[in-house]
Amino acid sequence: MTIAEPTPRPDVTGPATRTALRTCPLCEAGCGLEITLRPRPDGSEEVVRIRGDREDVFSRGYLCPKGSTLKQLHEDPDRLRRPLVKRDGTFVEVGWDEAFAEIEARLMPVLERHGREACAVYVGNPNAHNLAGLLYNRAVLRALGSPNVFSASTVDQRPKEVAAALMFGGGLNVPVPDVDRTDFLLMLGANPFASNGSLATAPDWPGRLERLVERGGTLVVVDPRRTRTAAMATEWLPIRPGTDAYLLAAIVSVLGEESLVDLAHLAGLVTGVDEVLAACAPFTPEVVADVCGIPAPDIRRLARSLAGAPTACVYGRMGTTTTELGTLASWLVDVVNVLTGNLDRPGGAMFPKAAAGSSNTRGRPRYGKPVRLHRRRTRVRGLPETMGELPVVALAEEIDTPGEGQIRALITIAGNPVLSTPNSARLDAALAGLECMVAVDIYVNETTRHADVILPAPSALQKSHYDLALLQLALRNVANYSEPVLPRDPGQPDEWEVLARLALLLQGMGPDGDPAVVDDLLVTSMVEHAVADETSPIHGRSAAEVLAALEPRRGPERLLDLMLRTGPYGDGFGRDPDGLSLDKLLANPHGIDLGPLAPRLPEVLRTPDGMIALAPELLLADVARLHDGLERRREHPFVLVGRRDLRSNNSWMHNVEVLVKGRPRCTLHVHPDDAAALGLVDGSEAVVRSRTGEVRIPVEVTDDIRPGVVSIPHGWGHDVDGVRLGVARTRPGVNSNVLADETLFDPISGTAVLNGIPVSVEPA
Ligand SMILES: Nc1nc2c(c(=O)[nH]1)N[C@H]1C(S)=C(S)[C@@H](COP(=O)(O)OP(=O)(O)OC[C@H]3O[C@@H](n4cnc5c(=O)[nH]c(N)nc54)[C@H](O)[C@@H]3O)O[C@H]1N2
Ligand SMILES: Nc1nc2c(c(=O)[nH]1)N[C@H]1C(S)=C(S)[C@@H](COP(=O)(O)OP(=O)(O)OC[C@H]3O[C@@H](n4cnc5c(=O)[nH]c(N)nc54)[C@H](O)[C@@H]3O)O[C@H]1N2
Ligand code: SF4
Ligand SMILES: [Mo]
Repeated sequence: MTIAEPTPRPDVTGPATRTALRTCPLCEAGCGLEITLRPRPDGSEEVVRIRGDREDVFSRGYLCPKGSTLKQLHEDPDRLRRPLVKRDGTFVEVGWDEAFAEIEARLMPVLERHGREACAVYVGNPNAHNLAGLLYNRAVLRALGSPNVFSASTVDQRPKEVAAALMFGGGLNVPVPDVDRTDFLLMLGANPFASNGSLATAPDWPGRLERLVERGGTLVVVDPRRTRTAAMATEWLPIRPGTDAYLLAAIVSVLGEESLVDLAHLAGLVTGVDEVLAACAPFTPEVVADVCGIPAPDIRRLARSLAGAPTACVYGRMGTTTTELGTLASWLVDVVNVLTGNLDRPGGAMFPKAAAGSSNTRGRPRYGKPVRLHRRRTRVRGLPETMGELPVVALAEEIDTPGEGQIRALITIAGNPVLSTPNSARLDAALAGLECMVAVDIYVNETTRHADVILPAPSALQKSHYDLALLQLALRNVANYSEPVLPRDPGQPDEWEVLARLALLLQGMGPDGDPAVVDDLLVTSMVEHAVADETSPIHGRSAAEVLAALEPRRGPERLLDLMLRTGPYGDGFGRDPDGLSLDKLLANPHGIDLGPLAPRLPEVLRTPDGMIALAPELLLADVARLHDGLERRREHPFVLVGRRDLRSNNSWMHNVEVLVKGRPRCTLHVHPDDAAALGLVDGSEAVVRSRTGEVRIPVEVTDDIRPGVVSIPHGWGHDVDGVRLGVARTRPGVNSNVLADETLFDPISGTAVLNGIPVSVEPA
């Protein structure tokens, strides 16, 4: 392994430096980076500076403290450069052929003995920011042929996808808040000052919100914590965790009761208006005020302001999705957007039109097949499938419960479920009992320490980039492609090649498969599909001619070029010579601006009747749980919520010294009244317990949190044996997901409760 040299003083003015441009892959904001490189005596190059690309068409120079750490991540001596194989309990570095041979020898016998379902896959968050994962993971999943597919989506946004699929006909048919043009933004359970936005891609969320308030607009933030976002907002409503669905239902009830419903341009495009109004009518502000902890007059005023504003939009994120009522809340967000006539108009909630990869620009406009959910259930608890995946709250029990269909092997691709998913201690123990585990990852961390084989991916600077997924959710239509900034280490395959070779192995083709086989199959099937599709711009063309036109590219670049050229702005392989292609993106390294969001109804829909379904049966039926909740209110002395920090990124960036130095960030936030009652003082230690476990954690007393609510950030707890994270180990923090309870989840989406976990707190 190479050891990072101490960084010399940057001398970026010398003639030998070079500048490269790259989109930051670390969060959903997608900032453009300007990277200065300088040659080393050995002919290689080193990064001397990373700053915001002022000419980037979307980010205009903005970046956050994480963006510039692509250099530290690249140079991190703990980042894996060569595959690791576990022998007699310890990892040894091996060559790539040997690593794949070990997987063949250890994993395939498990599949032969117990069948394909004996191997599960867990797909983690960085895949959403990664061309290789987005394009080649499905080859791995298809080759494995196991129903046991899990991902970070069921500790995240799955409720929103389910709601969008039922209402608009696509899991990513998610309307985004038109922050730059709105007069009134109601934001629930999101903190873009720390997260930089989610399911709503835009660099510089803080600046956008500041400009909203400066131009006289209104920002109302609903959050049990006074986050930085809440602090700069026009109004902060400190809600009781887990109750957003009640608040939104009450807003709907006021719209109905006070005749404030105005579908405007949406009239004739919506079914189910009366059903939704009837379903929400009982949840008046007066009925829900106590449940939500928000006074009824405030809720009424909020509903009236939303209805009365020239333009308005409602936006909900993690605080709304990761609760027992996650799908109901996600649904009601867009119900309010529709009932106030704010869906699909500037300043409201709008549908982006991405340049590539979006299912709402393919196939027959407006119409689509019915969404099928809950097609199968997990073995042990019968938890429902959504979007082809099973809830990750079921992963541990599916591994540790003996019987027919038990999971005995696991493949993780860019995921750290031991720190990210509920009842971590149980999952950690379950992973230790697996017969075989394979990880595609860049670190030996809390999860991958259990692997038999780890296959490393190149660093972000060594990979190309295009935000195929996140640009489908962008607040402005843009497209930008980045070439790799640095070459790969000798012998290191690209990440897509690792995944393709793994797919061939799982297919039964042996450990030495040629990734090109998978790549050729993938592109050929995509081209054949397109030329046969009446709605494709290349319908009726010869597949061979199209494939020839994609030469000589290979890998993600060939697939991306195909998607761009057959996409809504594409050149259609000659049909529109000014249209988009990968060549065109390469010629515009600061990105191409495709304009502000524009109305897209009804063509954006993919519903069976071509209408917005405001009252999907599944969700209407689930309103029964809202009634139950009113009758059987559970009062807990304390509930735990999460929090994000600008200098952290889920579980995997705590090995970057510049980000973790300074005051500890993994602390327990407690309100002063609660602290006094509990006998806790600032800087003391508390023990926090839940049904599943306990942690000891330093206390931070702050009135930026609702009484009765405590907060711990997730992604910490790096002091376990076998982890190779030299910096993170020195500031380990505690794993908050030891406290998250796998029996608490949203039954519609299978998504975990990460916010509003019942806990007890006492001095250590
Ligand atoms: N309590 C609580 N829990 C939460 C949340 C919360 O708010 N509260 N948030 C949830 C959310 S929103 C999410 S998305 C999940 C995230 O859950 P995960 O996806 O399971 O966790 P990450 O921390 O993103 O881990 C990413 C893994 O990918 C590896 N990695 C990084 N870059 C690459 C790469 O380029 N290639 C490969 N192959 N590997 C790479 C890292 O080393 C790490 O092992 O956590 C969830 N868990
Ligand atoms: N710096 C940084 N940026 C990130 C990440 C990171 O870890 N660090 N992670 C990335 C990922 S994977 C994601 S998914 C996004 C998430 O992006 P966001 O959803 O914006 O992130 P959070 O900070 O988790 O915001 C959730 C907020 O909900 C509040 N909350 C808790 N319970 C409730 C409730 O019941 N109701 C309401 N209304 N609010 C509640 C919390 O106090 C918190 O402020 O961020 C992304 N960006
Ligand atoms: S906000 Fe920070 S981490 Fe996110 S894309 Fe921009 S620079 Fe990267
Ligand atoms: Mo996430």
